[in-house]
Amino acid sequence: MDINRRKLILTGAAAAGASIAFPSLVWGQAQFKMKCANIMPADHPLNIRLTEASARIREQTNGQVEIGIFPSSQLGTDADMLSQVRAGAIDIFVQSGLILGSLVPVAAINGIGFAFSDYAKVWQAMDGPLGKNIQAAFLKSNLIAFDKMWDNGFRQVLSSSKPIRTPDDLRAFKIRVPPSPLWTSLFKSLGSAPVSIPWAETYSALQTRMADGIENALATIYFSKMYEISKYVSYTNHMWDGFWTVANRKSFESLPASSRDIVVKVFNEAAVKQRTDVEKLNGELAGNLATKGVQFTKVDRAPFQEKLRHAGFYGEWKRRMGDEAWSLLEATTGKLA
Ligand code: X2X
Repeated sequence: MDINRRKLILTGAAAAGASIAFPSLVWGQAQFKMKCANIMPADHPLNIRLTEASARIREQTNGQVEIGIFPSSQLGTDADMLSQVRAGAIDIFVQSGLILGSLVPVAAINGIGFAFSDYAKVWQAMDGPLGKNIQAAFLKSNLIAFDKMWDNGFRQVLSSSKPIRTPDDLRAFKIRVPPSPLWTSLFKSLGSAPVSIPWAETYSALQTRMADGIENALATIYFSKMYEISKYVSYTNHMWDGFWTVANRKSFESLPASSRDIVVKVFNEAAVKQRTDVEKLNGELAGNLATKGVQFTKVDRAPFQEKLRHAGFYGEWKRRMGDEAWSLLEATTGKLA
């Protein structure tokens, strides 16, 4: 096959893929065009609901506002995109609070190990006073955080080498964690050897054995196909992780006030629908993953939390988060430190 023909086919395939999943990427005639980026797979409910939201916003603003959705780290790694949204090169960034914590430390607080026991408590805190406190902190960095977070889910350990049953199994275990001080601290305190790797490089890190395992929610493991290389899931539920929508303040405030209200309202509604999608998937996917050869292990979580306590994890993070945010967290979770 000559080079031109090959190139044509490749370009054609890429374009077809993009146009099926993301018709809005063909920019229309809108007066305001905004880029909304994230690291999640294109077919994860986060991007399905964002795409719907984008269409609804176009409709409700009579075509004035067009929000292009860029999934799968298309616009860069976690750190790249955070710089871009601060500079206004990306208008809206949807990202895990723990990773945004490198800029706004309190945004990581929902990831404190074993803090949340169930979804009712998660939403009570994040839609309530704790969430408001975090939104105010984002604003100080000129980022407007929308009210409703998106769900990533309760995270489980996924191992390539052996099932993890006890904290002892984690000893010296090279676990990939996202670039975030809290994540590294959590797994160090559990006795493992965390390696901090951006999400976009995680699949190959597992493949090349740079990491023995990862930890994530079942839906994310499923849509990113991590089960192809890692087969043991342990139900640690060690943290709840969710995504904030943060908009560059200057770029967001350049929209007419009426359009801003529409954008916030539609994003909030989409996030609430996405929560239902993800909770359902995280509950149902085990059967599907089992047919792909994944083995599931139930674990007793108490010794893991005990280990964290012993290592001084809760005391350290209480200090780092500050009394105000910590007491807002404990108002929902009960005493942690
Ligand atoms: O694991 C990650 O890097 C994270 C938080 O972004 C996801 O869950 C995809």
